[in-house]
Amino acid sequence: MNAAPPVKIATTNSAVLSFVEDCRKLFAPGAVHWCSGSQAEYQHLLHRMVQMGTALWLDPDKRPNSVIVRSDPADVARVEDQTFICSVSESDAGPTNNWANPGKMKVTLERLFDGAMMGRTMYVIPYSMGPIGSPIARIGIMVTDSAYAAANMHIMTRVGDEVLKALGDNTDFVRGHHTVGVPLKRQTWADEPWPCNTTKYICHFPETREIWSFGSGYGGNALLGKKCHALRIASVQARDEGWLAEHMLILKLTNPEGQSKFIAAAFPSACGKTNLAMVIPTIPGWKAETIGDDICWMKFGADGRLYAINPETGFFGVAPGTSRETNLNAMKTLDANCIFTNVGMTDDDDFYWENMGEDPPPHLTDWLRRSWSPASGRPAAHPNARFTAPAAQCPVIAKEWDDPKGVPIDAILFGGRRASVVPLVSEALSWQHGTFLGATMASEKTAAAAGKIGDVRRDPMAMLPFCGYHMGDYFQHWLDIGEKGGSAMPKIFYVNWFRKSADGKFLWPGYAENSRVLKWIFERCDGADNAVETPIGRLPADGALDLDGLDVPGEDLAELLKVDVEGWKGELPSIREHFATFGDKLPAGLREELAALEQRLG
Ligand code: GTP
Ligand code: SPV
Ligand code: MN
Repeated sequence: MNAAPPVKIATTNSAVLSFVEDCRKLFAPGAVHWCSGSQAEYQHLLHRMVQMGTALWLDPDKRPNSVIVRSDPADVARVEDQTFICSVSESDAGPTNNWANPGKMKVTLERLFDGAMMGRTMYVIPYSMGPIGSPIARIGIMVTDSAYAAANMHIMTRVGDEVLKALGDNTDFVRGHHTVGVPLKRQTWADEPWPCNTTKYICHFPETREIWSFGSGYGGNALLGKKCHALRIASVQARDEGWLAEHMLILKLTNPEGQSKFIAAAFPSACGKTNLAMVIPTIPGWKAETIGDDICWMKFGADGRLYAINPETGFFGVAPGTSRETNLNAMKTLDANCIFTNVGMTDDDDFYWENMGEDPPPHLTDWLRRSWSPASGRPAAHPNARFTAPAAQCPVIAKEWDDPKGVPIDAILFGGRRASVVPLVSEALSWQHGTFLGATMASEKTAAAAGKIGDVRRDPMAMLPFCGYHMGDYFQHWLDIGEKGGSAMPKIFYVNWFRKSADGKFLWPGYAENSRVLKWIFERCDGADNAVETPIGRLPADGALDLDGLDVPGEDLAELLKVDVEGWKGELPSIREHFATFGDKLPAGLREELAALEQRLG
């Protein structure tokens, strides 16, 4: 079981073969392994990680086929400062991206990658983002010397021979290069449990559809199908080809009459996508099912509507805070076949993290591999600890989740963590106004990326770290798509689960209770007369939000649903400042919306 399956190359595509051969020559791995996507191969990867000291088995009776991995303490999140868009023209990147000259960056990367895989196995991973054969899906080939990245790709994407077969002789695939950047000069040298390099580069070459990632083994830095391909490269392809690649969950909501709507929602990293995607409505008769929890690709169908697919096959979810109370469906998804990264490990070989809804055990081993007790005064899990879980194991996965034609989107939600000003929910007055709401949304920074937590930053469409081209052009693309779709476009809403009282407590219970807001949105989509027009958009009319059985004080509800005119006026200068950073690339439509908002606020 532990031996590497024999190398078999299931393609004669010369573009694929020469890409892999070029990588082999430069990176100088000790061996090359073409991933077939088989279960035996996945088992081999897990055993390999355990043998290297990267992973530990969880109790096979309680958590079959699951491991815990602890990363290097300095490699725990995406590194936005070291993430580059290397477009030919500088004006195709920025101001939200780090740009680097592609020619110069290639020189830097080729030096770093030269011999970088010495003594390691280079895994060749053909993967499909989206159901194989879907008109919305795309193929990539990734090479990596990380068994952890390869095992995660197995869960997160469709991997292996069937992908090569679907690709055939086509040369249109994204080329991904990944190394942890720690060559083993002699094969006998002891390896580290989590090799990584203090030098890190996450580079994207949009024109040639290439990704080069050096030095990190973690999540969005290393699972190249995810943020690097499915958002940064795909957003450029989407601009070129007239579709949308977005940082959104997708859910299916069904009312008591059995009618369904599909909702996509963009919240910044660690702001509630996985939770909303698996929400269990508290309102009798309503049902929610999951399509995806992080990424959404939308293309126009023959009927002129936007159809969405989840390009992934797994969830790379935030562990801390996930509990049977907050997200029962996620907890049930974690019963088997999962990878847990940077969580605590109990003495009986199970996982533990903060706010898991159980009392912590008296003793465990924390994510830093140290002895831990509740009196230690530090968290057992890193705040950005993650689980990697197969989507098919989610008890409420919708039957449409892997439908190649996708699902028609009825509503798009934007939202972030805002302690003040932004109400619980509002509806945009038009597609252009909705684009304005997305373009100006802001959120408190979380642990999902390196840097200071809690600072409020503008995070347009939750794409700040993920847009692969100039954000001003991206806004224009949103407006163009809206123009093209006309009246068939989804309605846009702005939500905020994170309003706080003066003493810092959440005013809204959130989680399952967010279904009440979803119900109002559902009814808006059906044209119900349940809203009032205000200067900032349409808000629930008196009594329109179903609050039956909800225990929230009246004054808190009033605060959650009020239009804070002074607060919004106070936002205007910072919106103007934000817009100024886009120079002449700021679409006229957004300038109009700002002026109109100013006027409506009086
Ligand atoms: P990424 O995977 O980084 O893209 O994050 P995500 O958007 O999927 O966020 P996720 O659902 O994992 O939630 C992140 C954190 O927000 C967790 O600690 C949750 O417990 C918390 N959270 C989610 N929904 C709510 C909510 O409605 N209210 C409050 N107060 N917290 C929430
Ligand atoms: C996020 O940060 O938005 C994530 C985790 O979903 S990562 O894969 O690291 O990007
Ligand atoms: Mn995300």
